[in-house]
Amino acid sequence: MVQRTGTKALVTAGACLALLIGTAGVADAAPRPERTGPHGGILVAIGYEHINFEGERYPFYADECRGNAAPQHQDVIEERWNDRISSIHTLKSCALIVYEHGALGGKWNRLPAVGAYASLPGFNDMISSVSFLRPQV
Ligand SMILES: [Ca+2]
Repeated sequence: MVQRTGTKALVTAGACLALLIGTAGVADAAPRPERTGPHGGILVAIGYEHINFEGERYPFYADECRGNAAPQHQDVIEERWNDRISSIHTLKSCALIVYEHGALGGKWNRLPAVGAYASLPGFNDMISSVSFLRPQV
């Protein structure tokens, strides 16, 4: 009797879990354009208008960097974001090098993957181009 009750409770819990998973599945099926760039690629970093990850967001897209020794370059970032980024999140796929000028020019700084850079000392409102690199393990 005790076991039967336990089984029933377990089945109920399982049904609830299935319902939760089902709900999450529907949410995942919704369009998520922020995860894929207009020219393909995956979201590898997010730039923010202000320090502490506030203000407008500028998504960086690239091909997966892990397992790819060849760096990818973005010689110019979108015009209205030029000299405007003040904080950056890097995700797991790529490390970033940020540059002061276009075409990878001027001073630069490496931002390792999976990083939260709430401010960019020496680069605030200066970034004009970026490179995406394989993360160092
Ligand atoms: Ca600049």
